[in-house]
Amino acid sequence: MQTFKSSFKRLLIVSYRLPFSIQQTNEGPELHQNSGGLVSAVLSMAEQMGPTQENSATKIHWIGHGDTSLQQVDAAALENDTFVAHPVFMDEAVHKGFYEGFSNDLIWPLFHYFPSYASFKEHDFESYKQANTRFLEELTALIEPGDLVWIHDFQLMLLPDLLRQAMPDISIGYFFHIPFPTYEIIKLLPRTWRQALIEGLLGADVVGFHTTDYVQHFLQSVSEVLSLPIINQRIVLPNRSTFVKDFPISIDFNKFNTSGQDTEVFATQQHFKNLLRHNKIIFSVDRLDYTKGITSRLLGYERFLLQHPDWHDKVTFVMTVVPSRDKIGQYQELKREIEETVGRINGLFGTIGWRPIVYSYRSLTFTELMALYTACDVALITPVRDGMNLVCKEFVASRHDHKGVLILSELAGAAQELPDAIIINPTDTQEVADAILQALLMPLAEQEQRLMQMRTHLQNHNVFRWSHDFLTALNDMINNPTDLETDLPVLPFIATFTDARKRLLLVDFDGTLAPIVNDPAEARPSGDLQNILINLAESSDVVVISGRNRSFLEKTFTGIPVHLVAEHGAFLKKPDHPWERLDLSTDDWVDPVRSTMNYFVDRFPGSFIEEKETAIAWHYRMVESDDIEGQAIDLSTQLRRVSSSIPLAVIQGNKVVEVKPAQHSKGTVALTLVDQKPYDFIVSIGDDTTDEDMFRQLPNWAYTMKVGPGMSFARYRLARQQDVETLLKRMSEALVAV
Ligand code: GDG
Repeated sequence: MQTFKSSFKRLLIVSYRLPFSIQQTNEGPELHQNSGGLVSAVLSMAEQMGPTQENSATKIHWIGHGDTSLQQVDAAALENDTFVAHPVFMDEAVHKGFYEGFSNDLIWPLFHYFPSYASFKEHDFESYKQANTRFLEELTALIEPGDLVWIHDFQLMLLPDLLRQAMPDISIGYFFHIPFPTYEIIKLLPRTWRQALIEGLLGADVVGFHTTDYVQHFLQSVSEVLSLPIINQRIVLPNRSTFVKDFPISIDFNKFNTSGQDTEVFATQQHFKNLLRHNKIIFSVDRLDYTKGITSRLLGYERFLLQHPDWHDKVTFVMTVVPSRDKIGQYQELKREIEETVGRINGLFGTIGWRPIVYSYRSLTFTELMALYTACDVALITPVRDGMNLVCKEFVASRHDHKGVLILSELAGAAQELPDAIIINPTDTQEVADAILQALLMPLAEQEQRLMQMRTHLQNHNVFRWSHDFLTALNDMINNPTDLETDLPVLPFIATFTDARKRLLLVDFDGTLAPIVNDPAEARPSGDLQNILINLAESSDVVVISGRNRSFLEKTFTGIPVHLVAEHGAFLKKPDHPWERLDLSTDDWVDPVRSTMNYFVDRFPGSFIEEKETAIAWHYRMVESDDIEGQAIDLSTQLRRVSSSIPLAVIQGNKVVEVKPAQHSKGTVALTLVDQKPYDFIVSIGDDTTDEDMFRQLPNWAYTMKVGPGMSFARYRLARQQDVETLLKRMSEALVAV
């Protein structure tokens, strides 16, 4: 694995759980780190960050919830050669609402697609906010400039933004370990909660998920909830952006590969095989959880036994369920259901000498786990939803003998990486039963071939690569800030622009050349931008193409030699020429449209009508009503029903509903202009729905650019109004340099 010099000084990890235990030794209590994958990954990450003079002696700080037992422990015992543990203590009631309530009773079931198990309690959300704030307090007391903070999982979704607000310049990474569900699920959360959770995550520089599906789901929620522009998986905020990517977590492949060959593991494995009378072994191990599909798995095995009596007495299913959250009613109910089903199946098929299922409700030692991974013939992993699932990866890595078959649910994140497993849907009982038969009968050569593929993948995509990729993305994000947020290939674009002989620039006004402001009369391009337009107009035809009326545009662009198009193409003024009227339609539609709009003006104080020469518009930017967008849709529908002798266009723009004759549009005027000269370069930029007419009608080689979020016919996107200015500036500078 490559290493690189990162720009960070110290590594601060934040997760709900602290991966440490305090062990009593002759010298007193000592801090011991657990041997989980995350700890190994973090250690390797710390190695990748150094060695530098400064940080070779620097320890990794880990911030996590501290239970009451840690309150008595001396600070010196919370530190070893590598780590310093920082327990976060909080009021017991706050902890209950935060952890058992909001995290485990709401986010966990909801994000695993169990909405009926989700409990929406306002005081739990309050506790969640308070607990995240407690973590923030611990962090801010600790952080130094140059530190990197890596936050983990669904218990701490508010923390990245809390930290960003407190320390704007700090580098923050965030990794989400469970699935991020589709927006239809997110929509079940109260509006303010979903907004707080998503804004919370956007405080990070990089947000990581296990799969591309989760990334897409998250981006969709960001669009729906916050309407922010997204450029190449970067969510663009006013002053910075957040990069979102899939980083599939993995395991320490070598550890499982070599432990599989350990002598103690081998002895335990032989012992288990003898106890099971050398039957074929099917194995599973999971925490007690309704997401793990334990009951569906049992039903599949039952169907298999029912349909294949020839396998009775020749196969044993060793099913270990690890105790978890069993004080909660739902989990107790699940345990009862599992134990009933196991009892029923064993009762139905078992004999004096054969138990079809060897069930245990306890955790295994690492040696026992390894012995079962290497002893079994089939690993049966059937979650109904799992962020990733590491058990299946550990099984594959343990099989240095290239024997054994993995049956894996398509609903585990890991299924996307392991297509050589037998992939099943756990709710399809027959498919599970068939897969068990297929696995038991699979020829050794096929087992070997499938395992080889999966092992090669995991060898190359281990947990160290995961942390390395995450750190690289974070490093890139922080070291390469950009002042131009666009998916346009800027350098080739500029080269085409400067090489061209006849250039046409069609640029919208509000939200494109000028920022959107509350009072439309106050909208202006910045002083810099006015000079840029003057420069560009020397060698290009620059057209400001707007819905504004003639007098506003003429006043705003006095002294700037650009073409002006007013009222969406109704009027055109070339530099040093009088206005031409392009719209020749009748106006018998104005009175009925005005009276329909007047009714909305009366109902929504702050809204007003703007009458232009060829159009009439209802503006509602200043209206304070949660449902105003729905009302605007209502008005549009009513306006479409107004009878008129000519076809009308009803346009829903940015906080405005406008009616105008359909005969002219920004598209028709753009085409008229395009036909007047042999242009070999055309760029069209706009943020509003009316600009779509331009984007749609221009030749397909033209550069069309949508400003801001939302669907568009444009080929490219500029994230913010300020990016228009930056791009035009670069174009103007490039012309000077030619
Ligand atoms: C969350 C997400 C995602 C289990 N039983 C024993 C034991 N284990 C170890 C396994 C494995 C780990 O626990 C379980 O990891 P999973 O990934 O399967 O599941 P979650 O705990 O739900 O983890 C999950 C993960 O985060 C990482 O991002 O994959 O989707 O839900 O390492 O080996 N270890 C021992 N005895 C046991 O009885 N020694």
